[in-house]
Amino acid sequence: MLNKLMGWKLFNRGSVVLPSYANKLKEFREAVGGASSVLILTHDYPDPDCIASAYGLSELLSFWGVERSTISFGGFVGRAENRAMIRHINIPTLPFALVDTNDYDRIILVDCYPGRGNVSLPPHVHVHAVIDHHPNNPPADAPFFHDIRPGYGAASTIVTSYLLEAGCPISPNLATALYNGIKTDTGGILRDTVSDDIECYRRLFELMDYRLLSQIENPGRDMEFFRMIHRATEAAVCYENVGYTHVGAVSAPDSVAEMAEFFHSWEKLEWMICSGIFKNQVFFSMRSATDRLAWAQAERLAKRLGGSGGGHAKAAAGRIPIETDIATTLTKIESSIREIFGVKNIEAEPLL
Ligand SMILES: [Mn+2]
Repeated sequence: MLNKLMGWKLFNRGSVVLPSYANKLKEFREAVGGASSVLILTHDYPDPDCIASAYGLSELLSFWGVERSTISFGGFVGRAENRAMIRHINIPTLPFALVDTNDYDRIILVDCYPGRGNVSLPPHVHVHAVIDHHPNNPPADAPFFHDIRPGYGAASTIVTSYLLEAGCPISPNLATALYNGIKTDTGGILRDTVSDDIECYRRLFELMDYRLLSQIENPGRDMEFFRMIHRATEAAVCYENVGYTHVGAVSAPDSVAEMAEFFHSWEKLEWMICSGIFKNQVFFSMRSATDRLAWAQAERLAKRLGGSGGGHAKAAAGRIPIETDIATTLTKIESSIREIFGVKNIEAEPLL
């Protein structure tokens, strides 16, 4: 409660909790503000939070006189809502496969961290700035600017605070994007939220275009979406309060997060894990109702099977390579889930 009150009070004075946005913004501007071309890179298969954050940073850079900034990511956007967001707000992006990093004099990573399994940037490429809210610890001599706030619900909160601190105008389109970024990354301020998230959410609500948000949140859907729900429902089981489903091959890996979120509303569940296959890898996503260690569980599951994983307190994800064949990998995943979550001796109860 005290933290919450302090956060609000400090925010209203123009600089928020530690580290202060004023200092960080100054450092950030020193790191990237003098550039003529900047590459803003998000994690692969991006979500609204990283897209909105990248869009906000590109507006901030333009406000500071940077001539050209490009938003890019590996993979592509699959979820209908997220495609609608990019389309309706008209956020220009470039696939990372088409980017030559030598064309840019600064590189910013947002909502992700260099060297992690979900970033397409090759390890030898120098990064100039990292803005993130995942639990990553840069070394003391990290050769890049960083503002990493692991307790924060969204990278969009950090970017919104930068825009406010810098006095950069926030258009209705940008406000809608950032609001949607915070809303989706926190499940509507339900999980992984600090007072700054709520304060930015409130400030953006005053600035955004409600009709635009409604268009984003109610997109048309292709047949694959309904077929995926069908497959996920058929495959769903629970081990007491731990749910699991495998949706089979997906045309976009972000569908896996979408299904994890949807099936997590099965009322008896504490945990929900969903997996799907894309490009010869198993992508998985997990949600927790109360436990604060979803990221650690995701990392544990992925590492056991030669993959990588991470995330937040209540929402996390990862990838696992398919070794010999799909069936063997899936069997290993299911038995690992049962061991990790302590339900090894519980019989599976199918949803249907
Ligand atoms: Mn995020």
